[in-house]
Amino acid sequence: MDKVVHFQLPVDNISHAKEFYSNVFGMKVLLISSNREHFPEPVFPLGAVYIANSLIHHGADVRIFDAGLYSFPLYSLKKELIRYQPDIIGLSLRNIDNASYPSTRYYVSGYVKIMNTIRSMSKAPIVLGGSAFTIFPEELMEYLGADMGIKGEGESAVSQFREKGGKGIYEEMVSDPGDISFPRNIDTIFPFFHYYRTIGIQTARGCPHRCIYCTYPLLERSRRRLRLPYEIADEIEHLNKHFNKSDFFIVDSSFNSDEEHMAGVLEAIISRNLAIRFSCYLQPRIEDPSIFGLLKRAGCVAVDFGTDSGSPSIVHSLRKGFTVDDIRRVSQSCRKAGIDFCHSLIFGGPGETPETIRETITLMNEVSPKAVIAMIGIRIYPGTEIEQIAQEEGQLCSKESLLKPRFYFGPLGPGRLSREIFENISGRNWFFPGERDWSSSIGPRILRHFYTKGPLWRTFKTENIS
Ligand code: B12
Ligand code: SF4
Repeated sequence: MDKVVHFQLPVDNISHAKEFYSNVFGMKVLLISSNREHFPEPVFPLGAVYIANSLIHHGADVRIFDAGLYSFPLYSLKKELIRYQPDIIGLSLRNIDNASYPSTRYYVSGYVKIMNTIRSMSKAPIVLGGSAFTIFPEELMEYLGADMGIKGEGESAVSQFREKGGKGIYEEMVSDPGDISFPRNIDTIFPFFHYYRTIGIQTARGCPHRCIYCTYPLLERSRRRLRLPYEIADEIEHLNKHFNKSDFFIVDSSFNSDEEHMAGVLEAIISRNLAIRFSCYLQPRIEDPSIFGLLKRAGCVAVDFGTDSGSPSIVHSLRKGFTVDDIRRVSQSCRKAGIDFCHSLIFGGPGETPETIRETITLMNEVSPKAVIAMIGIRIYPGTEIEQIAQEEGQLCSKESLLKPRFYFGPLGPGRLSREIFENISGRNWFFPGERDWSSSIGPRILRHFYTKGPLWRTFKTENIS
């Protein structure tokens, strides 16, 4: 195992970062998206696509191989390695696990198989990256035995590989959001791109909040970096007009973190007059409720609110920074605008009791979303405050690895927590991702085949708007 070194790129010096790029000139780079999860939907490999664009701009020849699209991915990967003969291989690792309890799926063993296949066929150095890698860099480096890893954002990073001799873990952040863009010739570098019905679009990076369990500030840092609205609208228009794509997912962890920017993006989209639709994540807090009207006009059909709890004390203990009245207000405004919405919840925060569970359920009954998506227990990630809390409460040892999923359940523990929830909920619009192994159930796949208009929860039958 090579020594793991930490190197911080001088991120604010973009010209310096650009020097690194030139190192990939003329090289063949194969980017492999390792994600094979199809639930709740197959996710377009946006990270790999953005990185591909940066590499192309600096003279590399790039190809994307998406392991999620093949029935026999290792066999297909071997064929691709023989055909393309890459000089460098980038392996994109998105999910460690499905963060769901009790039916937890763990994906790392699949990544080991991909690594072994690459090593058996190619001598090209392997660079790891992606959200899973950023959360667990040292452990994955060691476990997978890669040559190099890039924590964080990868747009300007793969080129460092040669510069640094291809060893160790490096950290990267894009300081100029103009460096984030979608390749116009996507079909050349990623021929199976047409398989994806929904395409991801990112409008900004960074979240200034500090919710106690969240990895996002780790993944994208806290400093907001906003892409230009007209560039985002250009990207959508190009995909719509040249590739006939009409479904999008705005992947920002919360699109409304900066409401002014959000309004700018929506106006830019509206100005193109396109027949598109999209979904997004919002925080349940809004300054100007008329923004939901803009959302609707721009083509938004579904909003997933990162609500977590409807109990004032749990909202506070999770450090959410909004109030229960905010949840009411956004629900009303969203309904009034005619947009389907769901509330995503996490039960089991510090201080969760039968009383706080009932408060959340009562609020959900009152605001009546199209769907409630509820996690039982909080997946503990390294470097988060919930990790510290779990250690202080003796639920976790300080040196314990979190690569294999561990969950925090609050004072009730998993059994009582689940019982209190299931005994109190009513209505068919509640969905529990951890209730069973949905990934291997045929139901969601069939539904996805016939239902093409946004997230599956939109098919839930409630008395709400449809
Ligand atoms: C949007 C989103 C979704 C949407 C996706 C919609 C869509 N059609 O695109 C939906 C709702 C479907 C979803 C579902 C799930 N998600 Co999700 N999702 C996200 C979110 C918020 C953004 C992902 C994104 O597109 N980012 C933008 C792209 C550009 O970033 P990126 O892919 O990370 O790539 C960058 C870097 O990672 C790096 N990079 C990437 N690849 C490579 C490769 C190399 C070689 C290098 C050098 C660098 C590099 O550079 C890229 C550009 O800067 C992230 C959190 C986050 N902020 O990242 C969670 C996240 C990825 N999701 C997560 C999870 C757990 C899930 C689910 C399993 C939840 C569930 N139980 O249903 C499912 C799995 C779905 C699936 N099929 O895989 C976790 C994964 C962590 C983990 N536990 O392993 C995350 C990190 C959130 C978290 N809890 O911390 N998700
Ligand atoms: S949960 Fe949402 S608002 Fe909170 S830190 Fe994470 S991304 Fe930011």
